[in-house]
Amino acid sequence: MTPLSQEARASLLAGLPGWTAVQDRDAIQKSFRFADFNAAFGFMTRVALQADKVDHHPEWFNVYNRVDITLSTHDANGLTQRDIDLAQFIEKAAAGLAR
Ligand code: H2B
Repeated sequence: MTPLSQEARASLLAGLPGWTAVQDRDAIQKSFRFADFNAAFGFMTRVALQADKVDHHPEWFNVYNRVDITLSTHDANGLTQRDIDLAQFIEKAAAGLAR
């Protein structure tokens, strides 16, 4: 797995609203807010099960109803298609739950 080209990441990120490039490292991030901790942790559980299934894991931070997520491929030391695939799953999991 090799890091995405500049052209590829520009067009792929255009399809992932709210996801932005992280400063000083090759990664993307987005912050989600939910109604409460129950909704946030329910979302995290769905993402965790998918991450385990595909063996690609988020870096994340949760406080009550907020979940900050950073995606990068550690083995490739950069952003790859695996991060885009997980971001797309995360968007589906958050749909109708995030506010
Ligand atoms: N997650 C992420 N985000 N990047 C990786 O390179 C990665 C991972 N590698 N999850 C996987 C696990 C690897 O460490 C295992 C051994 O397959």
